[in-house]
Parts: sequence; structure tokens; C-alpha cells
Amino acid sequence: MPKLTFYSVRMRASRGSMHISGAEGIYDKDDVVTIVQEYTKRTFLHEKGRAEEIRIIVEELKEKPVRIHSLPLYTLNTRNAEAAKRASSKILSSVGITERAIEEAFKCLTLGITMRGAMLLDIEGVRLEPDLLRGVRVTRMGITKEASADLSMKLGKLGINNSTVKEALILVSKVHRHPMILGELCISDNPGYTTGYVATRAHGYIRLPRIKKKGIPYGGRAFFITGGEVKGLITYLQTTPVLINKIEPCRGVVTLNDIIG
Ligand code: WAQ
Ligand code: MG
Repeated sequence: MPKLTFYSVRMRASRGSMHISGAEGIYDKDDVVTIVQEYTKRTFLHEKGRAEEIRIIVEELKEKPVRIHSLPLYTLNTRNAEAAKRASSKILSSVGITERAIEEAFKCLTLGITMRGAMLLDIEGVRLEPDLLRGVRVTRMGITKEASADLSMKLGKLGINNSTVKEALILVSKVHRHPMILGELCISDNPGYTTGYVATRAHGYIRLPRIKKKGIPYGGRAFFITGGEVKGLITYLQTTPVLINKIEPCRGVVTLNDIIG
């Protein structure tokens, strides 16, 4: 058997100073050419408009990717931003995150500033990321072909088989495998994408429809963290290659009681 070589493929498209889209994955050598084409094509169809510059990095992995399961997926039927905020507060506070930290996260995600990466907040809401403007980017995550097909099938049954959901679930699954991560809150920065999510290792990935009004061009991510060395966590988030090889159940609409009851 020939030795498998894995590559991290990362794409970033922009026009002037405006970020248009990004994507990444971990791929077998044989699939790299196809995926570079797919990423390029995708930027030309983006709702934020045509890119002037598309940067694609193809990098051989020096470490074998860690193989993990996805988090289970659920959807709440939140009717508006206030309902989504109430639901996320209940879920996040049930794992020990304070009201103050949750308020701080919502405040930062709705200020109108878009960071490239995620904020790190301790359970009291103190910001711990070294670069407060940029945040921490999670990279070097991917999904095997088999798991990707299974995920597409499961999401297809729910009518949500799109790359936004898939990529968010892959990112979440990497992030929440680290013991210092307690919870996460995410709002998309795409003006047309109004579903966000909240996640914890215990509860899974919980989609929150209508967390923002259509047309709002900003959003963000907040990771709530606890006890340990922030430097080591950041190294894990940025550099440890992680590959999803098994998909946990993906369920349709559930109630908040089903989640925390
Ligand atoms: N690492 C850390 N933070 C990131 C990353 C990353 N790799 N990518 C994006 N962010 C931050 C950044 O601040 C963005 O502004 C913000 O997250 C939102 O990014 O199941 O599309 O790519 O239907 O707009 C949720 C899907 C979609 C919900 C989230 O995020 C569902 C989404 P976006
Ligand atoms: Mg976006």
C-alpha cells in the first residue's frame, strides 16, 4: 500500500480590503487539484460579489490528522433574535458560563466590527485572545469522503445540506474536542444567512434560526474557555490537523427542553 499524503488546502477571496469568502479542508493528494478548482468556482458565485484576489494555500501536513467524531446536530425553532439569545443563554449558563460573559459575547458580536477569527472569553467574560482585532482562526480541519457523504445524506433529509452548515459543523467538532473549550456562540457575517448556533461538548451543535435580521453584514464567533494554558489552546486551534471520520446523529427541530431538560 502506498503511504497516504494529506494536504491542508485553504482558500481566501477578497476584493480590495473586503473579505468575500474562505474555505478549507484536509484532502488526499489525489483530490487536491479538484478541490482547488471547486474552491475557485465557489468564490465566483458568492453573494458578496466577485473576488479580485483568490489566495489558495496547498500545504503538505507534517503530522497525521487526529480522527474524531462530529458533534450531534439539532435545530431550535427560535423565532427572532431575542428568542435565540434566550436559548443560547440557557444552554451556555448550564455549563457554567456566567451571564456577564454571555452578555459580553452578544455585545461584541452585534457591534458591527467583523473579526477574522474568534474571541476567547473566560467564564467571567474577560477577553483572552492576544490579538483583539483579529481573534483566533481555527484552521487545519477537514472531513473524510465517507463522512462527508454521510453528513450530506443526513443534512439532506433535513433540507439543510449546504457548505455553510457542513463547514460550521466541522469547525465546531474540532474546537469542542479541546478540554479548555466550554461553549461557543456564532453568528454568520453573511448578510443573507440568519441562522447562527450555540455549541457545547455536552449538548452538541444547536442551530438558532433568525438569530439576526436579514441584511446585517457582520457577525462573529466567541469561544468560552476555562482553566489551562491559552497558548497551548491557540496552538491546537490553529495548527493541529483534525479530520472528522464519523458523523453523529443530525436531528430536525427539537425544543429547548429536549436539549437541557
Ligand atoms: N476560525 C475562527 N473564527 C472564524 C473562522 C475560523 N476558521 N471563520 C470565521 N470565523 C468567525 C469570523 O469572525 C466570522 O466573521 C464569523 O466567525 C462568522 O463566519 O447550521 O457562516 O463564515 O445553519 O460567516 C453557521 C451555520 C454559519 C449555522 C456560520 O460563519 C447553520 C458562518 P461565517
Ligand atoms: Mg461568512
